[in-house]
Formats: sequence, structure tokens, C-alpha cells
Amino acid sequence: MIKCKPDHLLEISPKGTVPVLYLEDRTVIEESREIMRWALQNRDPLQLLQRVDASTIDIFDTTFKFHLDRYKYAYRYKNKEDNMDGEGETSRGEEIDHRELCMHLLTDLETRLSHGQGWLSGADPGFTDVALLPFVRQFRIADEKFFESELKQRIPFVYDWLHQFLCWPPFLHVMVKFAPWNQTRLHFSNQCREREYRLICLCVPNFSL
Ligand SMILES: N[C@@H](CCC(=O)N[C@@H](CS)C(=O)NCC(=O)O)C(=O)O
Repeated sequence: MIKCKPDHLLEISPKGTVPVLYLEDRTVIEESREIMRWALQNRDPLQLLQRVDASTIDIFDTTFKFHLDRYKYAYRYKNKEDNMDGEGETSRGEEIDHRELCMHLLTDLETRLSHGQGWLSGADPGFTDVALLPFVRQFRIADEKFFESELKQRIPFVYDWLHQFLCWPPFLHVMVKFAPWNQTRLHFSNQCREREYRLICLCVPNFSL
């Protein structure tokens, strides 16, 4: 749970963001994109790594995420110096400005999607789709009413692209909710085993418990 970060997480990765991958040899991988790469280098049945657009991913990892955080978590930026004008509270107006700056970046994707075959990478999803869509999903969660009404009107290809992802079988397979991990447990509970199993069997050839 993001609100209740285990001490061990903060020990291995003081920046305190998720996801973090901690390997048996104590290597820590703390960027989503690098974790995806690590997993897919083990096994990539959908050949996602053949479709990577690093510059678009960079823009979403930095600029889109910056505005998304200030739109979705505007309350966190109140009275902080890192809001748009560098001082004072993040007002509702600023929140909307951040939302519209996200919309601007999504509109760039709209153009690409409108000339494509459903995914940024063509007829099948690629690494770029899978790297960007969690951001778009978060953008929707920030204000579902806005997303469902406005996006459908303003950027319908992006709207369809997200909805297609939300019912994509590999996405549904990993997005199962589990009880929070309890770090005092010495052994995996059945639930943790199940989570490990789901993630590992997507990536590691011939894995079985
Ligand atoms: N650049 C990092 C960003 C990760 C990130 O910001 N994760 C968010 C959740 S989506 C988080 O952990 N935020 C910490 C917090 O809200 O306290 C990555 O791509 O992994």
C-alpha cells in the first residue's frame, strides 16, 4: 500500500515509490520501465520488446507524470513550491491547467492512434503501449466522469485505446487485488505465492511451482 510503506521497501529504495524489484542477488531495480525490461528479457511471448518508442515513453515518464500527479493529487501540492507558479496553493484552476497539459500530450497520441490499428505499435500492443497505458488509466481514475464524457468527445481513439487495454486478457490477469503483504511473515502466504506465480509465469520460461 502506498500510504503504508514497509520499512524494508524504504531501506532498499529510499525514494519510496513503487514498483521496486528486489532480486536474489540484492540488485534493486526501481524504475517501472527497467522492471518491464528485466521481465521481458527473461520471457517475451508477445514480443513487446520489438516495439519500443523510447522518446514517447520518456515524455510520459517525465512531463505527463509531472502534470498527472498535480492533477490527480492536487491536495498534496497545496502550499508547496513545486506547483505551476512556484508559490501558494494549487488552486482548482491550476489543477485544470495540469489536466489540460495532460490532454495536450494525449492529443498527440490521438493523431498517431487515428492512423493506426488500435495500438500505438500497430495491430498488437507493444512495450510503448504497455508503458504508457497505466498513466492513462491513472488519468481516468483521477476524474472518471471527465474521462468518460470529455475524452470520448475530444480524443475518441485514446478513449478506445484505454478501454481496449482495460479488458486486455494479460492486463486482467495481473490486476488482481491481494491483501497487503505483511513483512513480519517469514514465508509466503498462499496469496503472495499466487501473486509471484502470476508475475513469474508471465516472464520465466517453463516456470512452475
Ligand atoms: N519513475 C518511477 C515513478 C514511480 C511512481 O511515481 N510511483 C507512484 C505510484 S504510481 C508512487 O509510488 N508514488 C509514491 C507515493 O505516492 O507516495 C517509475 O516509473 O517507476
